[in-house]
Amino acid sequence: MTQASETAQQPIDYSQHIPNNVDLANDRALQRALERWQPAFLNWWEETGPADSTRLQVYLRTAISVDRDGWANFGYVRMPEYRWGIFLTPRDEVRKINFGDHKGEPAWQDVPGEYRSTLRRIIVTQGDTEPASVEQQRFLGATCPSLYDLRNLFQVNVEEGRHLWAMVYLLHRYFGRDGREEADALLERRSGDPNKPRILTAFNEKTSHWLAFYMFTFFTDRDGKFQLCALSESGFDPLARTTRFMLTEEAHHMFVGESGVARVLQRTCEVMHEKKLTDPAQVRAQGVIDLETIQKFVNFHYSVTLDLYGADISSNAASFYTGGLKGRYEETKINDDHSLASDSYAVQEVENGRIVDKQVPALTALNARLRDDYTQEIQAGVDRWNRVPEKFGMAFRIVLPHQGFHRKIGNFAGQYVSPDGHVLPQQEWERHSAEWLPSEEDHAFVASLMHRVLDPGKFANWIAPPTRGIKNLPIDFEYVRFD
Ligand code: BYC
Ligand code: FE
Ligand code: FE
Repeated sequence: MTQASETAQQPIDYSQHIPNNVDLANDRALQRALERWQPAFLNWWEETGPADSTRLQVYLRTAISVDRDGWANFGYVRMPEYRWGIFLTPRDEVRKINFGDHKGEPAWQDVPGEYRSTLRRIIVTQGDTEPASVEQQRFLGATCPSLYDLRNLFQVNVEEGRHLWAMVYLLHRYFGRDGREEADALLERRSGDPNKPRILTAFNEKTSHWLAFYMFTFFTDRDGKFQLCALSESGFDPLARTTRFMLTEEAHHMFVGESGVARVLQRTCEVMHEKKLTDPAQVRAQGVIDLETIQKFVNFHYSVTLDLYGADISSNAASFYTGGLKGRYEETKINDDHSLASDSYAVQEVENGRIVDKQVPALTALNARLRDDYTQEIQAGVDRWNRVPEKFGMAFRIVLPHQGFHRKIGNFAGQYVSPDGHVLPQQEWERHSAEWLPSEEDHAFVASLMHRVLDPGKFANWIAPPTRGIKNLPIDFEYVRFD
């Protein structure tokens, strides 16, 4: 691959078997290897991707350029024919490494030997989440609340599939034989399979209905955003460029989640207001999801997603940073020495049954810091949700649980913290857990509302229509065709 071919406005070549803007045609060995992986990917999609969707025509966007404006083309696509490809943002010839021990050196165009296995592992962990989420969402199409929502589900699914391609390209191009083996293994693990589970815990949970789907895309896709932002600072330039383009796709996933939950809130509040109801059982009897249950799902998805940031104190995170492999959120906008050698950072932990702040070396607290950055953005989204009950004059507000609530990883693992931040004896916590987390019965109730709605412009009773359609099309546009 020549340097010039990688620079500036390299167009996406759609005449190729694998659409790309990395001049794949001039690297025959790589092209052949990826063309061998491609049918395995399609088999995986068929086996674990959206169920019963092969014949549908879906109004999808496809990347046509990596430019900031107008990268997307919209049209009907049969999903197995979606043009999954390899798209990197243009290379900045003078880009430097911006943090850690290598700060000021030119960004790496190849993998430095000393970081090979660490980088491979980061890329594999990132890559593993993408197909996992598609597997988790496999059966949602059967209960879609509208054609609009069905289309959004499928858009998210094809793009998560493309995110897998993004990581597989790096593995094939830069990691030789073990990279190819890891790429194969990405198609072999399965979400929730006890014998070959996906790597990170949240990606083995079920997404069994649409409330869980909206929560997942709001909370967990946003972990995707923050992890991708940290990786887009990487000194390994191809990883930085790949993740930058992935981030442009991520925005829509988070929109689906935020607007989805807002529409559920809207519908519930409408019904409560109209019928003058406050009792959750009576609210449920109207066929909408009571606010208390929505809060429980917030508690679950937020806490499970916080675990995805890893341990608060992590020597892995410190070495990723000093090695120049993974930066902080918006690293280059932070005004400090970008080495963190003598800085400290406050993390919370439990001491003698109480939650206390503790100053620790900033370098070791990078997972906690990224998680705190994430929580700020999550809180802003929750504040936007709360405008819905406010608008109806209701006192109810969604509240994020304390960061120590229901944690399995980090300083709060093994502790029993209530949503309002009290450390409790295990038995007391367990006595209350059904008030805080969705129970089997809550799941069953939510699932009982889920019925497929396929008339254009019609919506299930438990969710309000969106404020506008996709790409300014009407809400009753036929976003998915069944012929
Ligand atoms: N589950 O030092 P620690 C997305 C392991 S989401 C299971 O704290 P580190 C998406 C850890 O591997 C973004 N195991 O870990 C969203 C380590 O193992 P070893 C995904 C866990 O490495 C929606 C040990 O515990 N991207 O894109 O600092 C839809 C010690 O932990 C977990 C990334 O995550 C867990 N939750 O941090 C679609 C970015 N947490 O060494 C897609 C890449 C930790 O003892 N990954 N462990 O064997 C990373 O940067 C890091 O691996 C992590 C973990 C931040 C995840
Ligand atoms: Fe993704
Ligand atoms: Fe996503």
